Amino acid sequence: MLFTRRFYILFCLISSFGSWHCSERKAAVITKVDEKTMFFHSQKEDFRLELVAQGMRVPWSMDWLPDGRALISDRRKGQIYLLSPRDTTLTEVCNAPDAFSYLDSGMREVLVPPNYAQDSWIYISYDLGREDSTSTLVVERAQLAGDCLEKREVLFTAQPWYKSNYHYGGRLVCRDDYLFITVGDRHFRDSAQLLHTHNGKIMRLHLDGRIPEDNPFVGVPTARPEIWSYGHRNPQGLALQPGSNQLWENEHGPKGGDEINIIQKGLNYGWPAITFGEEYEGGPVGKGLAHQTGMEQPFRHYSPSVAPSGLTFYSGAAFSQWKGNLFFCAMSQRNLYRLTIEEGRIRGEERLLERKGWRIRFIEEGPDGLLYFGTTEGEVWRMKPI
Ligand SMILES: [Ca+2]
Repeated sequence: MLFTRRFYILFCLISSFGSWHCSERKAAVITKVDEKTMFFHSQKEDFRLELVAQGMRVPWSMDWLPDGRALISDRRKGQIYLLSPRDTTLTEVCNAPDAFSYLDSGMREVLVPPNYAQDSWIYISYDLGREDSTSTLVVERAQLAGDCLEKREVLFTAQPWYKSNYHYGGRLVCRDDYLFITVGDRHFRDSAQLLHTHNGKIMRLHLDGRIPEDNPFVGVPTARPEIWSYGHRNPQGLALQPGSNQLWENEHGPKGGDEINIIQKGLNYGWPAITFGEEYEGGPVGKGLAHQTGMEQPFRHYSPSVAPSGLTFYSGAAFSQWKGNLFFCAMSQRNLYRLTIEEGRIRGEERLLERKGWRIRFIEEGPDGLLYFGTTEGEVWRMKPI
């Protein structure tokens, strides 16, 4: 066995001409699935599920390169994988950030922005730990050379660092050459209202990390100039609405009070001063308020909690009846939600994967117009019209 392994490594070294990492970083190949259980009928579209990748721990985000390969982050393993569209094998990306994977922390979003063809930057968020047990959310950009990252640059480090392994946020979206970053309250809820921290905020940066001069708190003494909006608890989904180009977000409330918000410049989304949730042990959060002047109401709130994660508007051609619909994962409901939104109002809500009972972490539309999602069983699946 040992001989075989050594021989294999040697073979790889010789055959790869310096790509020394090639054989050791291949992950699992698809195993057989029970096809009979993969067909679904729903209100507007019928679809089947196809297993795309497996062998991970908690796939947390996915995005595609122009050549058809996909990048998948695994929060729990603290790694990023490349998925080949030809043979469905996963290859671990080398020289990736050294993400701190413990409890709620780890590797987070991997984002290929719309202008990737021009400058080849990939954006990555992850949690970073220090020896004094503090940790924080970091955002980098880097370029791919083969299956390795190079030219890594740190663009953002959330301040302050905390001895907490919860509520990092970590979602990324690119809109109009700006990068939006979510940061959770890190379990220090009052800090979501304090503008001198990054906790409980959504940030806006230029794609090279510079702070835009028209950010709402630039020039405000003691405020962090990266802040775009504040008063968030733990944002786990972020998406652009096609057409309006509005930035939409979902976040975990405490017990109940999970929210979908439409994010606008400089606004206060209320946490922890207002919420529709309550304390985990029961009883009101703070003064028990759900409304307050100067604080935004959610577009939709869920009580009891659904534990939302991932958010995407469907814009493809494969599912014509779902065009413009909003999809998000509801982890505690072990389901995928589909919302029909017309003229700024919810006209319908459907739960799509009830009988699977999966805890789903992200939902993304692929370049093929199919919907891809990752489960905490370490698998990525796609939905395909029948
Ligand atoms: Ca709120």
